[in-house]
Amino acid sequence: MLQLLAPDGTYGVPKGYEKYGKLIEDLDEDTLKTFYRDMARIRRFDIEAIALQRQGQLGLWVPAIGQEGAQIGSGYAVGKNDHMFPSYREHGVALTHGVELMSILKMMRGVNHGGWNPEETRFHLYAIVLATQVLHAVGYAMGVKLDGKVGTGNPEEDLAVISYMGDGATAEGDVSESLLFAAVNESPIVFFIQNNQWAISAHIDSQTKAPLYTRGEGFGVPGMRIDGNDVLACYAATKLHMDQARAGQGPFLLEALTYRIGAHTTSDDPSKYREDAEVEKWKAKDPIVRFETFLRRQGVGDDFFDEVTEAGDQLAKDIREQTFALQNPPMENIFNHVYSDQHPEIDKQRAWLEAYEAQMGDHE
Ligand SMILES: Cc1ncc(C[n+]2csc(CCOP(=O)(O)OP(=O)(O)O)c2C)c(N)n1
Repeated sequence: MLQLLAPDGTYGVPKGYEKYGKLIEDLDEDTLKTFYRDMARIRRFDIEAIALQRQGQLGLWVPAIGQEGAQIGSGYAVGKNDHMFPSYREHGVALTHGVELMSILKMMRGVNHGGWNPEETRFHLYAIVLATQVLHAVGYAMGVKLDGKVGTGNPEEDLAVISYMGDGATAEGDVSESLLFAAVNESPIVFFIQNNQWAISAHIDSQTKAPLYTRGEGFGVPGMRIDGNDVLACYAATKLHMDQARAGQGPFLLEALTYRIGAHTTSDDPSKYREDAEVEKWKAKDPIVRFETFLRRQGVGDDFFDEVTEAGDQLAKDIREQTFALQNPPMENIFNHVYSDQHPEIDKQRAWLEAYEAQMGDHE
């Protein structure tokens, strides 16, 4: 497993992994601080979103606490033309590519239809149906290759694709099909598995017999395991393999070993199926605490960490106020965007709902 930052915050490059270490040594202090700032920001956001759901402001929340290292590290390694196909828990990756955090909350409140413009952000819409995004990602990567936008050497032209998925999603046949199509077409894609060890109440041991990083081998997709709670390993491995995919070296699979500290969603009670001792063991490997120790050893002082805490409180206040102020969208939004052109069946349904609403009178 590639680990550059041990749980106690000690930095070291294991033998044979020098090319990954080199990518970290190229980073300046501001970039390292940005990694920390965004990990802390997304955690604060997450905690606030859970509270908002508990107050009835959101229909559902999907916490990603514990997975910030995997998400911020990999997100910042994605290049300026690359496309990302997330699952539903990748709030940290969204943050690294300019997705408005409020648009995620609006989706979880049910007042928008998916939230952001994937053309602008290159961060595609959340996929709730497991593994569908992996097929979409491979299809996109196949198209990129057909368009000749791989390996030209022109950084303005070339691009690669990253597809996120959980450990549970790998048990879907869709992922096997995706690996096969990516391999035979030599598609520019990185499969990024966040192995947080639980698929709701199903433990990883019930999803696979062989380690997930070996899953691609039989299809011709090489893979590697990285420490998913080490933001630097996640950055370096994603950067190197996205660069290689963009340069025409074909697909690669990364298994980021991490842990879901919180519930699967706010509808889940993990105490029903796992031991507290296991959660405590993983809390001790917290990606944010580990990176803070590293930065402090690099000479970053209290001022910076205080400023990040203050910014987090301000963010929480802002999203709280904005969420409380959200209005219900107009009823016809349910029907817009189902088809690009008007459709008789949709018109019929709209008319039916309008008539139904009219007979209910004002029920705001
Ligand atoms: C095709 C499909 N089957 C089942 C579900 C129900 N479901 C939602 S999340 C989930 C577990 C997914 O676990 P994993 O892929 O490990 O991702 P994680 O939620 O841990 O990030 C399941 C079974 C679904 N959304 N889609």
